[in-house]
Amino acid sequence: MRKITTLSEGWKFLKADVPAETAVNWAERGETVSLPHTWNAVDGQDGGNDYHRGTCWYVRELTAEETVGERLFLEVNGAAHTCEVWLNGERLARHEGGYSTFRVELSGKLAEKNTLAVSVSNEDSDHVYPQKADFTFYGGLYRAVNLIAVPEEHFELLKDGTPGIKVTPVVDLEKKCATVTVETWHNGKSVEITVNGETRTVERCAEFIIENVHLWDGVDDPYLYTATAKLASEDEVSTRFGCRVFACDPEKGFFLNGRSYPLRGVSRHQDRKGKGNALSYEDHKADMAIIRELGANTLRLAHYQHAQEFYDLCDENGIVVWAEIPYITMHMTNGRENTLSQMRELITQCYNHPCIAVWGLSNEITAASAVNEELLENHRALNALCHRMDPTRLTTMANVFMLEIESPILAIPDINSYNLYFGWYLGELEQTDEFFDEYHAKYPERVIGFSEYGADANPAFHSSHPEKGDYTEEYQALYHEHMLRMIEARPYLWATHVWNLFDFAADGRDEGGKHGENQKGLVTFDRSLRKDAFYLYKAAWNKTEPFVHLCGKRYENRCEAETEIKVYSNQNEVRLYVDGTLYGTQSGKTVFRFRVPLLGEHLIRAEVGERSDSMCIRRVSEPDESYIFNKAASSVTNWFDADEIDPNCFSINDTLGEIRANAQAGAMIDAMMAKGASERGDVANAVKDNPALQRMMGRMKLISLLKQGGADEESIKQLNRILQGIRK
Ligand code: GCB
Repeated sequence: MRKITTLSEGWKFLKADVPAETAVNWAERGETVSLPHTWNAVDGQDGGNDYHRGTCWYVRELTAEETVGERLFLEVNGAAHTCEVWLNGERLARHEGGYSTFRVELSGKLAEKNTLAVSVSNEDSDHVYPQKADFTFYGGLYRAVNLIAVPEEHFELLKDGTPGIKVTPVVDLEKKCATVTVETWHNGKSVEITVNGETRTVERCAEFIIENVHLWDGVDDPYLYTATAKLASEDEVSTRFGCRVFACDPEKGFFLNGRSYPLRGVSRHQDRKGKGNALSYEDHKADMAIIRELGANTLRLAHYQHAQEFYDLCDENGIVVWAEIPYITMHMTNGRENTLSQMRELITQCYNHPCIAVWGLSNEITAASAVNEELLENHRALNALCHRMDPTRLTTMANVFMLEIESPILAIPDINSYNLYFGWYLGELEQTDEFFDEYHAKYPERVIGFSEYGADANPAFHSSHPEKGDYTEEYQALYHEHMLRMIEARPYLWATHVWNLFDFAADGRDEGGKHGENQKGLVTFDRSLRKDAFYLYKAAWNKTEPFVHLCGKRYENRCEAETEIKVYSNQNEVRLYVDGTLYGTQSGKTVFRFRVPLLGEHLIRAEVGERSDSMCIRRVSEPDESYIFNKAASSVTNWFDADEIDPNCFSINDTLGEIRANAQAGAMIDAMMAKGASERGDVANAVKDNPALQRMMGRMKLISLLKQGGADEESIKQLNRILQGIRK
């Protein structure tokens, strides 16, 4: 029998980088905290990049009752990002990596009175990932800390935080049976292993055949088996597992248990407004309920190892998972070993979860690092490690848009993926379509997916002419409508993941009317509000019951004489009522658009079958200023939308590529850019040395490039006047 005691209460917290002895002496003066805990719950979410990054201490006395047991281990499930464990003045362990479990043996070191002092640091480091990324690096003991008391004869606890039991089910779909190999690690002579009612006594490893196997079949039927292992000492471990077959085809995309099963879903970060990353099981469950409501069948658990409870929820809910380590943005010469140890821990600790389909090697690693031999070697080493530890799963990477599709790094993982933000950070929406078409045509034998895409939206901001960069709920919805169509037309994409299901803390950000948040979520950071784009995906993915959603509920005050009413539904016919009278009926799929005259205040109701959704909107004479984020930019927007532009001549609405193709217009633009380049050397050189970026810029409208470069309205107008003087 093992005894697990969760140490939630009774901790003293010291926000001070002091020696261990001082921490213990000062402990009484510290703040009393309970775990899970992060010291950045407030300052990591308020913007300005000034959240506390340093070393802090957690000190606690262990009671006599807590330390009972032949062998005693401390289990730390999440200490971000490095951690040292001290017992009675002696340093017992150091762990580097903020997202995985590690254990330390305390037995042999125990005394009459036992003081545990744990230091945790989220300081900068030259070798522990992550160091550069778009999310807050919360510090703290933010997951459970447990004492595990086991008999002398027990299952292994130390090596890479192993659960001591590893289950590999191999399914024969034709014979409807599974061969299940169960391996265990322990210091006993033999072990009793039970699977599906059959018990075998073996030294370490046993094989079982399950006939008429009940498959783990995604969201529809995520059936789980349990494997249990027991030693003579009664120490026992168990794990659930699932029998399923994952496969990827470059032309047909993802397959689950032999049938086409396009992975369509979202990414998730592990934090929440007001709490940081110190989440409770209830928080995890609430997130999963939202994922099920959305109808997603896959999750990318970015950008690091998530809580075991969350992978458990994915197992139980049939969600196919992409799991990854925080090897992100920037390669560090000294960080090679850390990437390997974080991957070793991820695979050791998560191997048994049937939900996990792929191991992600890195994310946008070439964003701030060159593709050189050192980077390639690190990826090859990671890839080989994954295959050695787990021959049953595929490896992948999330690549940044500017990585050349010819890059040798793309040949390393089993399958590929790109993060693309055309239509948000740069370029036009359609460039996404072109990108995948080109990639797929050039590498028809490679499996390609869409690992990130999204647009920020603050649900306070609205527009009837939504456009890139305006942070409106309407632009986000339009952006995703395009992406949804793009994805539906490309069944070869093995997985697609919206970035992100939830707004999350990125303390370095201060934009879109909020501090410290990345607002690409379909749902707000506090989970209280689902943005319109959430319902677009719900309409496309959730087939469980008829559903209808009216967009623009928060966009109450509108200026125009005729307004667009947009409805999302998973049904094929929508009826629209204005002020109680049937206004129109429309057949279609997912998105339904109506033009409705605005006279005064109107009650709008959309109906499908028995379901309905309503809202109130009104006509106002002046634009409601509270809906506009960037007032300066929006005046430029309105101006360049104007129809006074002669389409027979060049204008800022043409792409850079089109303009360059004309000798006169091209020379003019090149001269202008050369001038800009001498003023902003770094950026210009980055563009010059990156043909992929050049190609992408070629496809961007000049106006987008100018706005992104921060050009003022007057210079944009002047340039447009010159271009309008050149005939096409
Ligand atoms: C990315 C990163 C992700 C960011 C996202 C963004 O490509 O992988 O961590 O949060 O872009 O919103 O910029």
